[in-house]
Amino acid sequence: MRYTARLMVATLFSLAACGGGMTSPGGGGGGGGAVGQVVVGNIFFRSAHNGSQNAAVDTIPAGSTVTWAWNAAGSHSIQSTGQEPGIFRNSVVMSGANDTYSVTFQHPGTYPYQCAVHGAAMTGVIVVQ
Ligand SMILES: [Cu+2]
Repeated sequence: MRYTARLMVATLFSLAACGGGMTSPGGGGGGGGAVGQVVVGNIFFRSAHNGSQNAAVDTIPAGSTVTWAWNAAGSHSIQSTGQEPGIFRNSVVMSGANDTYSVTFQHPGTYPYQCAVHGAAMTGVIVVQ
């Protein structure tokens, strides 16, 4: 009985994770949102565009802006963990359900980041082309 209960819980979590977003017209389990939109949740970063999560992987053209949007109240930040920490030098922990944070990426490169509060449990990568 105990094993059965655990399996059911795991299944429910899986369904919730898959069904939590908008419908995706493109298919393939994506998020269906605009390019450069990242959902900040508890405890994850998720690309609103392609659905990737921890790491949320977003590819954008140089010169465009990425916006992280909190989908619920929770203390998180966005800080660079890559070669150019200056782009996220001022990582601010925000907690509001509708907070947003934006960064414009001028130079091509790969920019990994994480939440300063949750560290490696909450990660993403911006690939600028
Ligand atoms: Cu966090």
